[in-house]
Amino acid sequence: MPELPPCRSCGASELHLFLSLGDVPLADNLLRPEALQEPEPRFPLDVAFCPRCCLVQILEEVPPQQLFVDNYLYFSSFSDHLLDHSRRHAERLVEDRGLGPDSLVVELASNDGYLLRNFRNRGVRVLGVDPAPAQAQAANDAGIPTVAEFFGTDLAKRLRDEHGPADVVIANNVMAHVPELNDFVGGIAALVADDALVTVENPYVRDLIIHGEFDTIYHEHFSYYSCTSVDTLVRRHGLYLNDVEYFPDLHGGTLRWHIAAREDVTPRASGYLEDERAIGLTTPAYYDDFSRRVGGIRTELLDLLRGLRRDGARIAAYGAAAKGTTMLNYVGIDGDLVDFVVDRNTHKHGLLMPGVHLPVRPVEALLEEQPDFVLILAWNFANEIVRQQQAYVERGGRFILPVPHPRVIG
Ligand code: JHZ
Repeated sequence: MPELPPCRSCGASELHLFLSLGDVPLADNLLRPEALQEPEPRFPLDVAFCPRCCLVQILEEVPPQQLFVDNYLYFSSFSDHLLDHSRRHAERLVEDRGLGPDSLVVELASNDGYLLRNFRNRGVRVLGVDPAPAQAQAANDAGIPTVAEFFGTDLAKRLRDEHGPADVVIANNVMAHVPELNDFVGGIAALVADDALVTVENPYVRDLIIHGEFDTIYHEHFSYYSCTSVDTLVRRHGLYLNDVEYFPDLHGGTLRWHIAAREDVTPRASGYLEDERAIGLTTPAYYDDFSRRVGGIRTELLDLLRGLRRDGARIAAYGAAAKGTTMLNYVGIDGDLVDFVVDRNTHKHGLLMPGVHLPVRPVEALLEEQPDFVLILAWNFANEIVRQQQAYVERGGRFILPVPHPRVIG
């Protein structure tokens, strides 16, 4: 067995490998049909737990430039649920912290400005940071000033010199995407005013394990967080995890961590840390049967799809999501089982899903083709998707959910 790298957070050399998903193509690297002439890069996808600081992490480090700049097609504004969640968060911060034109809100990974526009509409000074060029351009075009660079300590110091300290820093679904974690969190510490609030959202590793959400593992996600691993990480940089909120319906179970330079730990935050110890999430044993359970999901889903296909069913999939790439490739769902994938994101239309090369079409294709079943790859938005697709359902269409157990719904 080759030696494992040191932990990305604490540097310990004791990582405990608990899952290997094989060689997988890059999750958001949707292909143009002409690219099929060229070899498609694949990278190992192995997941490990650090017994010292409890961070769950993948071992492979694909350069972030390749992941988030060269061909990144994820735009946050395609989910109504996410937009609502973001608006509520912004409005609460404006009220609770009395934000106004003299305040500065900085968002890291601000994408197309889906969140900052809520602050801007309330007259608050905002600044976005996002290295993905098309998304940063869309935000700038919409009047949300956005710096198209990777965030880290150097950039943080520059931004503080140019704009002053931040009163609020928001980092949603980005801490998973950062290979140089300490440089990133050190940057947050350098950017904030003494009494600033930092809110960080990320899917909760506990939900990933309990609900078998293995498809949220892909090369863009270097790390998978618990309260324990976040607490250890931020303390190293003079910051404190003071409070925790839980959103069970967002991305399969999301936590929002409230972090600040002053220690003021709520009973709710200490409760999370205690619970994580009590359920054993801070020990390698917690992760040990995950690999077997993931293998079970693969077998069940393949059996279900093959059975339907044998009976003559036509099957499509919904959501050319990054997690869809892991699901399709790990389970082995190609054109023999599923005919096409639909997605609302116009930037993905006409492209092919990585690895399995299923074509991505506009959502209207569901009504044009009326497949018998639709496998929901973006299962985190299942309610929103089923609601939208009532016409398809009324004509007899049915949906399949892959996790936590493959099953037909409706
Ligand atoms: P979605 C993304 O992962 C990307 P993905 C990223 N790596 C991350 O960290 C997580 O989110 C948190 C489409 N859609 O958001 C839009 C419809 O077509 O679950 C997307 O292409 N119709 C930053 O890519 C896809 O589905 C709809 O009604 O796995 C969903 O992708 C809705 C709601 C979505 O995550």
